[in-house]
Amino acid sequence: MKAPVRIALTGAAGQIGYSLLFRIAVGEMFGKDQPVRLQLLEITPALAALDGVVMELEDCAFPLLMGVETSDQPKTAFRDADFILLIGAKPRGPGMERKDLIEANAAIFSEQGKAIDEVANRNVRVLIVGNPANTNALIVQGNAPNIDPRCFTAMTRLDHNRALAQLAKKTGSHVRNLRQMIIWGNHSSTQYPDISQATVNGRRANDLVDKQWLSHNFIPTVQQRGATIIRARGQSSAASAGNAVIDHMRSWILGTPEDDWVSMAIRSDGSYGTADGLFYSFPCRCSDGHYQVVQGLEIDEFSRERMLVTEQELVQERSAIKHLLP
Ligand code: NAX
Repeated sequence: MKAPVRIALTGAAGQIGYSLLFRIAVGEMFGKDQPVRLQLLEITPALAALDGVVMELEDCAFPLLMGVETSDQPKTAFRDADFILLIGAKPRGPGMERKDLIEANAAIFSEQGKAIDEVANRNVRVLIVGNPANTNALIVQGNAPNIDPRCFTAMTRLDHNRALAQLAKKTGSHVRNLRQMIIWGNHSSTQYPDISQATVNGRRANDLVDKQWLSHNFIPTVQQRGATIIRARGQSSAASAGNAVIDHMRSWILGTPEDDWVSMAIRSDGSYGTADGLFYSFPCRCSDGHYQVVQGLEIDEFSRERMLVTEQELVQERSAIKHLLP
């Protein structure tokens, strides 16, 4: 048996945590031969609820689960962690502006970044899910100067999967026959889901759908999917978000297929003219636990405009939390 990996997860008593933890413990993230230890972080008032989740984990008698610890202290939960999933965040309250939300979360994520810097495995891989995910990632990474910036990513995989599902439905195909979808930019309603490189059964997606559908249906549907689910379910996406966390981590650590790529928000190195240092979603290929931005794609005017809009939003978010970056 392999040595267990330590996976820390915040917001462990929340909706996404509840759907995700059991899938990690059964081996869906890193494989059925990879034992795991879970190090769960919650805020103090949620620790009692978290105890209930831990009892349920025990009651599953998972062969791969080697231990579960809980804490309300980031430095305890992140100690020696090989993987950290930052899911817990402050939700948007009534009357709260996006700017207030950014600031409230900035305080949480700067503390967590410092804790990661101090106690996590030096080779840790961190995924930020809690919203605003891209800007939270910027804060976490900025507060962890002793860890390679490439160890931090934010999640746009749910958006990527949503885009695949919409295109498959429109073309009467199946998601497994689609390749090379892209989500550019922010995990927000300015994101740009781009099918210009995508193929469906080996045919160019752009030849199968009309521009009208693309602009008026596909792009807004993917951008607004989270809000549509809240309206229908009365709660935000949880199982599909947990599933995207599994997909993101599996792709990052175990690699992407030869003929495809995934969308990940990573610290921009200026690829495709994006502002340096923003956490921006790009098409990425992964192997051996590392990602590479797919380079050399042709960007037309239609795409360029939309890539800029979402970049501008990230620039504004960054200016709102500038004071929290060292
Ligand atoms: P819930 O409100 O169900 O759970 C959040 C949990 O986080 C709560 O149990 C809370 O006590 C805990 N928490 C709050 N502050 C914490 C802190 N400082 N340390 C540790 N735990 C803390 O939310 P859930 O539906 O699970 O969503 C979690 C986050 O994911 C939200 O910010 C949500 O907006 C975000 N999402 C991001 C997505 C993405 O694609 N990037 C998609 C899904 C989701 O909307």
